[in-house]
Amino acid sequence: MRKARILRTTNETDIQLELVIDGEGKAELETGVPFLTHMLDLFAKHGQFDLQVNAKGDTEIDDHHTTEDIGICLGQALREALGDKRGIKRYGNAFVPMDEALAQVVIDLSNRPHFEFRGEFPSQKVGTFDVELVHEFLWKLALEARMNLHVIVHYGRNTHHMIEAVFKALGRALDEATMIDPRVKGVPSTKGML
Ligand SMILES: [Mn+2]
Repeated sequence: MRKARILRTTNETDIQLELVIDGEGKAELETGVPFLTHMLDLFAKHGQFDLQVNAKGDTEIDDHHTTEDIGICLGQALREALGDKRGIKRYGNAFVPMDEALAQVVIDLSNRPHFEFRGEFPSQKVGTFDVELVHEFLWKLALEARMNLHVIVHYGRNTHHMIEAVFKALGRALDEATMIDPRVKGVPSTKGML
């Protein structure tokens, strides 16, 4: 079973995270950041991942450390759960609309961390959540998973919808990239390793 459990404790956050790649879309989330909980729930559901997160962070300051550190843990879990990446599709691409918003996520599980983001969110806050943390979360996820992650928000008017489309597309693109393709013999790279 492709899964990993990450424990991470710092002076800022205390996080336990478990990821099952070939899951059923079940999420059990206690992040302390309600909007992030909502997004991770969508991510797990649309990526067919099982995800458990128990995080206690210094949210009395703001949601920055907790959001960033959950991104780090999710990236580490993904990398660990994928192991040597034998038989995976490696690439994933998903467009997801959410009402008036359209997001696209393109992934290469390349072992070469890179993050590109194109898009403008009309609001700086969704509820109490700082919208700039979306970028922070995704960048740390890409870095720790050692993947190439391109996120494009093509358009939208409602920031909540736009971010939701991003997390759903992230789930679907990662589901595709991590999928085992029976035609792939060994590691899908002419280099022989990923
Ligand atoms: Mn929503």
